[in-house]
Amino acid sequence: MRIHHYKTYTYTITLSRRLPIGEEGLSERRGHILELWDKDEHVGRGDVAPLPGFSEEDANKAMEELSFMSYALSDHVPDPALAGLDGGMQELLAPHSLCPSVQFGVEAALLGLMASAQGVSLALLIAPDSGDTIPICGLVAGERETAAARAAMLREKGFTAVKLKVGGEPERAAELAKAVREALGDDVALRLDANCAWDYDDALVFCKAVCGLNIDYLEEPLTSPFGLLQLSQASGVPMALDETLLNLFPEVLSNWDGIRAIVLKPTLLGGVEKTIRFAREARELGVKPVLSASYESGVGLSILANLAAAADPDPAPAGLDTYDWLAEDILVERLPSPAPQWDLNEINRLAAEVGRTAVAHDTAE
Ligand code: OSB
Ligand code: MG
Repeated sequence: MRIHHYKTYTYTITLSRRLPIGEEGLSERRGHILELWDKDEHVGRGDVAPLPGFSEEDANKAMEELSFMSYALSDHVPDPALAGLDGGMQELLAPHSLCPSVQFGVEAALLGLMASAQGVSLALLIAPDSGDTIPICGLVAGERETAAARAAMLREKGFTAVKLKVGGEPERAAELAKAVREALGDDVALRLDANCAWDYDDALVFCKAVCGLNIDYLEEPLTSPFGLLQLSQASGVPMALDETLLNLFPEVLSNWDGIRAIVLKPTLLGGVEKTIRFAREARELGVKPVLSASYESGVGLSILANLAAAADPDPAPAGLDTYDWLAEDILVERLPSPAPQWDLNEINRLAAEVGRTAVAHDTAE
């Protein structure tokens, strides 16, 4: 199979609620879709959507790299061994030193095209033992009333896990967590995410206040992650790595033995291969890999759902409820949302139909 031509599209998607990122917040998402085609009408797609405030690259920089890279892949014959994700992608793409969001988009499009040509899903191409249902973790942010109301709604819908954003004053944050735990009842797993908000002492105050709430895990409570294992032992609250992973290689994850989970965001982490390598390493250590989104379009979300299935035959609820923040999508028919789980066959069917509302930006035969 040979890459016959490619297309790129730029999209702008309005958000249904402002994301509290940066000074003014974020009210829309910009990204690019890469399509790689063979001559028999098989297609693989990637979603390149750097997240302002989290990604170093912006959408314009990403587009420049993406155009150059797509052109460089013209006539390329992907090596079937790439699907093993054991270093082949790194070898192929490292000389181009792509920024993380572009690395993810290009890898996903290459693998998607290989899957399409073989008539299998992306998940099955990567991992033949992957299942076809992905539990989704509901996402809750905001003040007490709004947060508790959304938590109750998610419980009603049948979500088995919910993640709450916390930060600010630790006692107040703990009150928020208590209100959300009350709204959820005892049967829904509760994850917390502090996005590196606290120094050790404030984090300890928070952890001691929430240790009776049966917390599934707390993501990144500390500004500097080095006290994390100590904090976990001192408070009994299980911990997860997210931001810290951006400065780590999968090979050294064993230094963090004792954490409960790692949160994998391929758009920020820089690709499919790195994500799957982290997931493999985590499972060896008894740490749960949790696939998670960075507010990508439906195209990106469908890719992430496949990676969640491939990363673990018994996947932990994936952080894909960001989809509920998109007021519109580039898919002709929207993915289900809010939904406590996704059926991969349905997701892949819906993701195959990309509307042409996205602006065609560049195309090459
Ligand atoms: O803090 O985990 C985060 C999305 C974009 C950037 C950062 C984060 C997130 C999410 C995704 O929270 C949703 C999830 O992980 O459940
Ligand atoms: Mg996080």
